[in-house]
Amino acid sequence: SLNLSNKKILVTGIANSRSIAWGIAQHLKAAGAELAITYFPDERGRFEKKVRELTLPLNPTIFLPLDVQNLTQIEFLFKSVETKWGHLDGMVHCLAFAGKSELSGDYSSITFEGFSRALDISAYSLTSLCRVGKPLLSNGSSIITLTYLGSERAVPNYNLMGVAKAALEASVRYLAAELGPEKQVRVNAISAGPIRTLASSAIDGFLDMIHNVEMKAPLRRTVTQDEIGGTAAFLMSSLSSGITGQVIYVDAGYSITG
Ligand code: 0WD
Repeated sequence: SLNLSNKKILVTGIANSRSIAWGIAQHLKAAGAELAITYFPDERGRFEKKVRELTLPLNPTIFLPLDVQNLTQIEFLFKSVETKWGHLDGMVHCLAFAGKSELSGDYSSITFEGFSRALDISAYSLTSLCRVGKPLLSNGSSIITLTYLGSERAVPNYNLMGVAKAALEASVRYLAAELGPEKQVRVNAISAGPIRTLASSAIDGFLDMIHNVEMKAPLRRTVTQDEIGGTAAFLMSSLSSGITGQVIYVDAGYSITG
């Protein structure tokens, strides 16, 4: 059965109660996992306070700032994991960023600066977490990230983030190939249908995406943070021990009909 007791899992990307990572963290805790939770350290400290209050009931063992563009913070995070736990059984990568102007209009208007920042935060960050965290990963540990269908289709306005998600999904395959042989470490992506969150509100015409799903998806509805959380818990558990390098769609079936 789905049992994560004694599993030590790192969860990134909780910004507020709408965050997909929040749905995931609740499921992991309910299955018995011990959590390390990170928040994005903005200048005004808004995230820290909000995320601390929100996650208090989950009683995280580790609560630290993480800007994935800051290597010192990544190294400090894994040093803390090593000190507290000595090892890690799972990582949840649930963050992304692109400028608002890069999520609307013409794709070709994107500058190199915008491109490299979005690819750094949204795609390269999975690789840097794996590079620094690799020595701590236990046998059979599981790594997941979040992606979207815009990686393989030209979804209106998703633009730069679609390119970043394509790089992220390719990274999942290369990381799975690298980390599997020695320690049975698995790496997978969940491709989620559109959900209203802080990040998704930056996408021009996001409500149209939602309505389109409600009209065309086999289940005629969108998915919830809770449904992504359930799949994440499955992928973190030994019930999914044969699955690696995959993109798993949790999208009410939209990818087959939309
Ligand atoms: O419809 C959706 N919401 C979908 C989201 C559909 C399919 C996939 N996804 C993906 C997103 O692309 C992302 O990878 O799910 C992941 C989580 O996104 P979310 O839950 O929709 O968004 P949100 O609650 O805003 O959390 C993302 C957080 C950031 O919040 P803001 O709103 O400030 O961007 O990512 C964090 C930040 O907390 N973040 C960072 N964390 C560390 N370092 C950084 C950074 N440099 N930048 C943003």
